[in-house]
Amino acid sequence: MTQHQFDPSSFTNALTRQWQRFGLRDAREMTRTQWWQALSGALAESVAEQPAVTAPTSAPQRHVNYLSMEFLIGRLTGNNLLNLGWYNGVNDVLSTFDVTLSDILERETDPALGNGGLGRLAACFLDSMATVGQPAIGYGLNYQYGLFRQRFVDGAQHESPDDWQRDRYPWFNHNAALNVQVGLGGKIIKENGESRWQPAYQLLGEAWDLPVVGYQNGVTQPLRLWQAKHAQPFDLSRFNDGDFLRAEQQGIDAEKLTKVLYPNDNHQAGKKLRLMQQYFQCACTLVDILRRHHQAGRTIETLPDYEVIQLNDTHPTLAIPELLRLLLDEHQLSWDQALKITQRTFAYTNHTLMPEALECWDVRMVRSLLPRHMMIINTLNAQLKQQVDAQWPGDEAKWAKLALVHNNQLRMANLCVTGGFAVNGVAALHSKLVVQDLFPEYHQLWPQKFHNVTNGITPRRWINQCNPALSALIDKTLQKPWINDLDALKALENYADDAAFRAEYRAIKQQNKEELARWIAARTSIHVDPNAMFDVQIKRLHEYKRQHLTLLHIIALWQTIVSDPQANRVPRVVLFGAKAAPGYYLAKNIIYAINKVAETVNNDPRVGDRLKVVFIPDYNVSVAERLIPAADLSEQISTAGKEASGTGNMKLALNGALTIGTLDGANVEIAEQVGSDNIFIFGHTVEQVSALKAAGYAPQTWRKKDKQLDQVLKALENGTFSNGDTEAFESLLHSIGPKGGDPYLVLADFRAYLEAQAQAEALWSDQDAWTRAAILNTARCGMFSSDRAIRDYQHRIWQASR
Ligand code: GL9
Repeated sequence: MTQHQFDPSSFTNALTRQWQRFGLRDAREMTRTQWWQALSGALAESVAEQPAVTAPTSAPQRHVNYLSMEFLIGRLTGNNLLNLGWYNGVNDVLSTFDVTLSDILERETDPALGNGGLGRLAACFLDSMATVGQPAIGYGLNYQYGLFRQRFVDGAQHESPDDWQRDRYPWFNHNAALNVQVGLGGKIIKENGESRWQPAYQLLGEAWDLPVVGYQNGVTQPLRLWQAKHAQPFDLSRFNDGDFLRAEQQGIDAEKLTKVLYPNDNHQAGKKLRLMQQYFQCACTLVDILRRHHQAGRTIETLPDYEVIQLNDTHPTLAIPELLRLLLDEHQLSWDQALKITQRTFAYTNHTLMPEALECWDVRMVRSLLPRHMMIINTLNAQLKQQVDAQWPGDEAKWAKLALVHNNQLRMANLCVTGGFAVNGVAALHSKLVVQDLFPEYHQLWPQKFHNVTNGITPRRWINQCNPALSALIDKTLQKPWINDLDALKALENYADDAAFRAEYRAIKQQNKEELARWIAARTSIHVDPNAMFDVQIKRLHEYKRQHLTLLHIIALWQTIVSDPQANRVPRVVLFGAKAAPGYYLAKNIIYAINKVAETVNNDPRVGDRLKVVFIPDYNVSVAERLIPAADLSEQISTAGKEASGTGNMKLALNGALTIGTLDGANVEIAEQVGSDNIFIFGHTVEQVSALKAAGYAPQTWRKKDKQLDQVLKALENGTFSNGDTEAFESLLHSIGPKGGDPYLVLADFRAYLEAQAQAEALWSDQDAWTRAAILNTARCGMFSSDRAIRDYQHRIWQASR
């Protein structure tokens, strides 16, 4: 495969067509935003003109269909320029107009079509599949409103709609030839003893494609996002009947379907519109996959030889009964044939063990929308029951756990395990817990289905693009390709003891911190000292991630500084970025508490530059790209067993932040890679958490035996940070108090956390030692490239299980 060729004159022509479309007479009349529009439009055109090379699909390589309700792609223009290898060429063309490329790239909207780690993982995987030559299409939804925008009003989170203007997004390519019809509702009719579905109404699915560009290899593959429209623009017959209002109503409802992304993270709300979104995505996608398969002249029986469907969590589970329905009702296959094909086609990735996130749907709701699917699921359930009865005769308890349908609830995870050939967790520890705690009985039935694939991150965005100075240093030092061969970073280990290299490495971090400090000042009016330790916690706001444990540490630091003005503390800037789901009251209360404590600390003249706390509003992918290269300390402090993997932990370590973390998710593997001297591990392990809970955990006993902890909590209770309002943080205090029971063991890990923080400060005091450890983090994180993760999927799942 060869690189896309950059042709300055055809690019300039494409650019000209763009500004002419704005009705301007000269490129110089464009505003910055128009420049971004024109640049991206011209690039999209040039990419579309080049043949859409996907690596050929021939055995043994199956084509991957990556189904995900979320793709958190972030800004595309700069990323595509780097992957195309056109950055410098375009920069040169633009400079002839006296515009700076980096300025224009800052104008880009950041499409937030995902909530967090799960959606960002899908985006990293698309980048890696294009880069390693894995033929693939990503299938998702084209939401009109992405994840809400966040601002703080007197410290409290306020949300507003994220109108990201998909209708004017220049990277989209709408292909009307791919339109799909989707049915919903209705009833089942019997014809010659066969059941067929007669939907009550029809929707139209439009395909909106974004190009996914491989790293300098000439490959582009689509991310196909479906958008719902009414099937007929207007039902004229009804209009003539005078029933036009109802006719129009249907149209309006159809477009509601892909209006907004549900803002929940690790939590299911059970809303009917969400179920409709899920089905709509699956139905559109399956039509597209089968259409492609038939166009290649292949018979339906050979589907699993050429196609694999990877389900990103259970959100697209309905693709399983949908494929069964198509095979049974449209292709007239027998049940056994249809099931065999289906079970060789689907693979499922589990992303969480949190019970509240495991999707269950009310059977009546499913039946009212999808009567035929519910019937098929019941048939599958009956067949599964026979298998379970054969394995464990008369064991009702086993069936109660394994059933697809139980107490009028349809369990999507069980349907995925039963309907596919593979199940994987997303980090070694998590995959072990998937087998041990979530699916032990399924594992007994089908041990060969279970795998681990540790998550990864794309080095293109998460070092090459976000940290150009460090990337240039690595280029210069290694003098060989490393961006698509991240294990090559190992060779940097030799430089950890090289004083000149350390000085350069440290200077880059310092420069990144200074840049971030300027941006923080512009955005929040808070001035932070770039010489302080930048202590970073960026992730969704969730109890299990324990941002409130960090808060307790901040209060402890503040109390120490105030009580002993001479204390020679390591200056620290604590940076948060996090959105709370709008309906998650406790998470919002934690944000409020952090902001209130920040206000007190930042305005306390006794504190000065020794401690600053900044909660950066509206955290998103672009903000992450600024924070990660400037971080010194990476907070990964979830209760052990709760964070399936984490991926921010990998991005931060790769960019030379040292991790302070629990033995949870991929932290375990990061610790193995970087070595125990180069990470700060603390807290109860998974086994210790279970033991503590089994023995009847009582947070107040931990408070009683720790005076400092008691003082910290008192300050939150007595109104110190809230103008005397003793109820301001009630929700937070309730959760970690005796009544709430502190389900995530914040108090139990407090002491160990403070000790680990003290260790971090001790190392920080020796800047040479710290930098050495940072370099070793960069050098030893090669395995967290998503290229490696994709190759693992290929070997363990996609190619192995044909
Ligand atoms: C998550 C896990 O919580 C993370 O630990 C994991 O790294 C990612 C990717 O595998 O998946 N599961 C999950 O529901 N979310 C995750 O981030 N949340 C969302 O982003 C919706």
